[in-house]
Amino acid sequence: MLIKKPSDIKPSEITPESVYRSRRQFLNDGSKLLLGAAAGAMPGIANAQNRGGLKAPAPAGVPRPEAASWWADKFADIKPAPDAEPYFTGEIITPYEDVTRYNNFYEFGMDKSDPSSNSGEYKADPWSVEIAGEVARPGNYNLEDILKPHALEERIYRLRCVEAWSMVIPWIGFPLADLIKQFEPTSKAKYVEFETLVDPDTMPGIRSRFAIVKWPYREGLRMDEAMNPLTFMAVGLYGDVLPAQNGAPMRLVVPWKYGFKSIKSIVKINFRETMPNTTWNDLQAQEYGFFANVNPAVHHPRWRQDTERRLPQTLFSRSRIDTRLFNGYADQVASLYQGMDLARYY
Ligand SMILES: Nc1nc2c(c(=O)[nH]1)N[C@H]1C(S)=C(S)[C@@H](COP(=O)(O)O)O[C@H]1N2
Ligand SMILES: [Mo]
Repeated sequence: MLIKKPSDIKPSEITPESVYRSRRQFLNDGSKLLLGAAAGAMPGIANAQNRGGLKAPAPAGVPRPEAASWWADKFADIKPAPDAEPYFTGEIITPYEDVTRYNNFYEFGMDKSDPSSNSGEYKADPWSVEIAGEVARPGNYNLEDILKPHALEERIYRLRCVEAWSMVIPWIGFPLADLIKQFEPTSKAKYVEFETLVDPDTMPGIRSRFAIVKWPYREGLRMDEAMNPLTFMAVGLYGDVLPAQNGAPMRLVVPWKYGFKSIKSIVKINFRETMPNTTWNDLQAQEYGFFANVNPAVHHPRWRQDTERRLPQTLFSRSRIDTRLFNGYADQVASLYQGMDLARYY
């Protein structure tokens, strides 16, 4: 999701997407189709792997992220995704390998493979989150206490990046609304702001002199967006804890907005009366708005947004599909933007 190339980035630092794709296709064709079928393409079939009968368990044989023992209890009983929209999509689920190896997480570097390659030192445990601002119960809470009251469920959502690629991901987590209610925001809380960890020791993208982001990465939602039942706090995917590269231990998932709203590895949640600044809007306001609703009629200044590449792409399937208004979740969220000019508030 490059902005106008800043003069301090050498061209050699940027891997053109097309080169990257062809390299991957060479490595991955074939095996991926099988993995896709085994892991997710049979949505109607309940899986008996004592993980709450998940629709999409992690495929056997892949290394799992490490987690503290209390996570095991949380993950022992997960409510599987229902069989109907919007918490499920009949589309083929993107294979685990692609979900965890093709990432945007600039704290670990700017190439799609950087987050999985460069996160070996990263530690998501112990973890605490600061709750601040217009809220009755501010403070520093450790993650275990934040998660305690919440039962985990699986949700299979489309993820549409502003760069015009997309995936279908089986998340594990709980509604953001439940977390918000837990801390009792005051009537002045009109927006929620989120911040990502800044740890130069374990996040090489932060140490890089080519970094373009002013850390910490920040995002925000209007309160009614945050309370919408689709808005999700994810702590896992494919039935297991989140890998570092996907935002361990806890990240936001807002499926009707471009992926950059779905901030990873959250350390602070701040309730505010005013609209917060957000990372990509600060970097390039004409290209990335606060709302960032997926919209095939509102193009990015440098590329169109009416189609997308559904990953994985292989020699056998190079699927380019139509992008849908609100990423296909219009029934659930269009009412939030009634009367708003979506071309102006992009
Ligand atoms: N902290 C942080 N969160 C982030 C990003 C990032 O660079 N840093 N990238 C965003 C973008 S552009 C996308 S598309 C999604 C990608 O999520 P995934 O790698 O789990 O698919 O994460 C979002 N969250
Ligand atoms: Mo993105």
